[in-house]
Amino acid sequence: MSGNRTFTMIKPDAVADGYIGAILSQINDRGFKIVALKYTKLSTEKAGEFYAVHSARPFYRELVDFMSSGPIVAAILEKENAVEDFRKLIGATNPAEAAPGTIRAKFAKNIGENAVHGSDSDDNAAIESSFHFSGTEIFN
Ligand code: IDP
Ligand code: MG
Repeated sequence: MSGNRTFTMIKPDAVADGYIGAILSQINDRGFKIVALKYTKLSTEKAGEFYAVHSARPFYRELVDFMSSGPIVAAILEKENAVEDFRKLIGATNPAEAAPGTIRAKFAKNIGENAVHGSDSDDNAAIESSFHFSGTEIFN
């Protein structure tokens, strides 16, 4: 089952811009089932922990500050080939390079404030999902 799930966040920029509904709608239309959903806000500590893998990168502090700057929507999505298909749906990290029609092409501001997160592997999807959700918060 793990290969059929991915984890996403609608980031503070897209929430502030009023795109929660439009992004969830695009996710639904592409055939992903929402099995967990939460409107929440990350503390700087929690954001730092979530992105610890990037702690050596020059943009780490900027990323942590941004991801804790306002509310986010966290979700677990289910679909065959979820991780890869969702990365296709969101597009490249830099919206200037994201394919037309992708979520980042439509809603992202720049390479940092890029509207959504998507897990990059099945293992990370599982780790990131349990970072945000307990077993009783997941429904399928
Ligand atoms: P991804 O979100 O497409 O998987 P990653 O390389 O894993 O991209 O980077 C994680 C997040 O860090 C990005 O989504 C973006 O918010 C931020 N980020 C990545 N590269 C840069 C950069 O060069 N400047 C500022 N922020 C960046
Ligand atoms: Mg990544």
